[in-house]
Amino acid sequence: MKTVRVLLSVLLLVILATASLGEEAAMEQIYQSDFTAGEDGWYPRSMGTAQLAAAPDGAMLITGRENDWNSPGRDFEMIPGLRYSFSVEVKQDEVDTASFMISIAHSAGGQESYENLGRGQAARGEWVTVNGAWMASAFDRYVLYVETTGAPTLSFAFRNFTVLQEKADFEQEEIPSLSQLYQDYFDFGTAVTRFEAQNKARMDFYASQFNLMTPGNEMKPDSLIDVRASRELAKEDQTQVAVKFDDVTPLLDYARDNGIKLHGHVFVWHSQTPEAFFHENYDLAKPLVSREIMLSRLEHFMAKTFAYVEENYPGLFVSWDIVNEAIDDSTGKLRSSNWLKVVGEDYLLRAFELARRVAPEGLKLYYNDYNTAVPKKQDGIVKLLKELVAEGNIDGYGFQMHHDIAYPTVSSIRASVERVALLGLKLRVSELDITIPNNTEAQLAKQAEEYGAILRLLLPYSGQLEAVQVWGVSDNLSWRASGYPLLFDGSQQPKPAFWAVVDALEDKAP
Ligand code: 9MR
Repeated sequence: MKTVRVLLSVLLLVILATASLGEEAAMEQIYQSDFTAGEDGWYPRSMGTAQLAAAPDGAMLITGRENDWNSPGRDFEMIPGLRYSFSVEVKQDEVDTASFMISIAHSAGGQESYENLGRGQAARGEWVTVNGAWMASAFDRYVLYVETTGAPTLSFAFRNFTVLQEKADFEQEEIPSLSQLYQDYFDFGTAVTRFEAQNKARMDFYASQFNLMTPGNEMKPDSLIDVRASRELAKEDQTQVAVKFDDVTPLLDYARDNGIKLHGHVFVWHSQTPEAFFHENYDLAKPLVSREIMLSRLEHFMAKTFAYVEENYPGLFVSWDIVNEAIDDSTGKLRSSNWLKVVGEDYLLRAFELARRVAPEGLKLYYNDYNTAVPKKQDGIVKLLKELVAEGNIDGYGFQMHHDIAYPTVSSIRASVERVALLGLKLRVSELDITIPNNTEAQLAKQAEEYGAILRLLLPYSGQLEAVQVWGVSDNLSWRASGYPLLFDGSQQPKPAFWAVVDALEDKAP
């Protein structure tokens, strides 16, 4: 029994060591504070009476603070589009427990803005490590600082402020390009965020593999709708909406300049949509608008967005998710949402009708959802698609395919594709990723097998299937990073899953 326990704890240690090695492989230390010869570039941020002084244990002490942000800070050079992680040890002797944050003050064109990157609690008299992470955006100046929350006058010591930077090695060994390999079958694409889009080397690597991109967040209503400006417009006309494109511009520029196609995502969704969009005067204190006003707002929202992209990026967009995730997982009926509440049961039919009216010629209009392989949900999706097909304004269905290695089974995925394909719509796989419990060789091999099986089951549909898109490129930047779900690891190296996608074409090769 004891031997088993010892073995188990050895195993656990090995697993933990492997996990942290994986992380280190993708990051390199670019800075660690060293106070042996002075402040090492650190200074008390903002005007006031705060002072820094050398302290025991290799630390620096800040005293005389007047505000939480009146804190030790230091300027750093950062590269837009690279991921960073930070840690610092803090210690305070004044209160039972205090909250600390690692924050960043960044400025562009003289305008300073702030983000909190990590938090921790420090009990009296104990050294505690606070960790944080950030993907750098483009700014003229970056100041990292260690601040408190709700303890503006607390004196505290800090040491070993450490900055790790993602290894920016985007130079690949000669590997095949997925979009080139699959060019006779369908487009091969990925989701990209605005942070990634700010790093040209990273984008060039993506473009070497993928010929189609979806903005991961930057064309969701939260990003596109300018609530403040909409409020102004609504004073004259309740049906108006103001749109803005700042978040997505770097991505669209890159795509236009490098021959990448775009898939838009998304206009009508229960999530990531400003609540104010549904209220009179765009004011949360006012009642919900009428069905008529809501539909007019939606029409203006889509028309303005299409007009903007057609004017500035003509022909760039090939398809768009008009509605996303409308079906409830457990009941297969329409999920409750503001759209259902304000417009009513036919809101998808109306959304597609309006989209067709204002969309550029040839743009494919999609409904997109997840868990298509789950029976109840599948029934709901198929019923809905039939109604949409009957009205003739929908072009296609997007299978998200956010999967786990344990679920769903390949045969149920195949059955779901078979069933939806019978409706005669265009198809796409819009958000493919497959999580695994750890990144051991055995799990990576299982994941590869699953990726291969999915591509093989999709290939016979290539006449109907417009694209396969993964939801991100490398594991470390995935929204599900802890499950290692993608084709490249945190060091941008191809995983067994990548080679399985390559090999899936083997039987098909001429
Ligand atoms: O990848 C997106 C992630 O960065 C956001 O935090 C998340 C918030 O809902 O949305 C992710 O994208 C979703 C997509 O828009 C729709 N299908 C599910 C995706 C993952 O949640």
